[in-house]
Amino acid sequence: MSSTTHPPVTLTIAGSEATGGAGAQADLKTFQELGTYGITALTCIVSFDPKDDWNHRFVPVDPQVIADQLEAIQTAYDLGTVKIGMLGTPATIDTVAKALQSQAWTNIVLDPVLICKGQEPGAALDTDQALKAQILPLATFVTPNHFESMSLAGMDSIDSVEDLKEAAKRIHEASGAVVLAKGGVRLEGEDAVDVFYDGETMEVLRAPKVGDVAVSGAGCTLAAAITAELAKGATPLEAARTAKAFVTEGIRNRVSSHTPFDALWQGGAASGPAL
Ligand code: PXL
Repeated sequence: MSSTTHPPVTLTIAGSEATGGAGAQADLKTFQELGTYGITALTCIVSFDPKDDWNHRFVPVDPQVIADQLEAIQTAYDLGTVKIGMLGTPATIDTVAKALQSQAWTNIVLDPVLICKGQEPGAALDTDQALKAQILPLATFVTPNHFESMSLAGMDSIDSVEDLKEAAKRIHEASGAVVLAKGGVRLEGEDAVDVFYDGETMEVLRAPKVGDVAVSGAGCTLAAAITAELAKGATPLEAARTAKAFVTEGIRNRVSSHTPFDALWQGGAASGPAL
């Protein structure tokens, strides 16, 4: 006998990172691991170039093809929760903004991936501005890293937890979204510190740093884990706490390859290192 099941459905609108560490691949693995049914609309394909110091080669997906994917997805499922990762061009941002505005959402989690290596500086600036103008105001939850926090908060430097709190406050006031501003390994000290602010609660989340080198996929995985937890009904603060623990275990059990950086392993939290 068989019957249909109804796991929470989570969509990521994100790019492919071919080596599997970041982007849509990281999002889908995270969704699976945390018990949601993962769906992707691909916005771009990033292929690191081993002949050029592993820099990004970036190819956008045609906006009509992005619109087609979203049409199929939004017609197939009654969605309430979406994660936005790398968009990469103003044309992609227009297309994604239209799709987001075409229905009501409970959760729009934005990982505000700003300027990406391998893009034209001029094009990247346009993209940065379009993301702030068209996508950030729609977000219910935003997860800027150190650099993105400075950019979104209009601050020249973030050197302390107090600075990170100020950034979280400014970004919340500008967007209305719940903010998790990530210090990661960029702030000095023993702990990887993130600041949560929802307009009322300001909470500093800490976990001991696992090494002091950033690991590929940590930002994508954190936002994807928040997305999955919100879809399962967690509060924003619970989702942030669970996501941070999931990322810490994924970094502890990271995967090395011939790239100069290791990749987080989404299976780390459940299984520990592979035998
Ligand atoms: O980690 C940011 C990121 C997001 N999405 C894609 C990427 C990267 C970084 O490499 O390639 C597709």
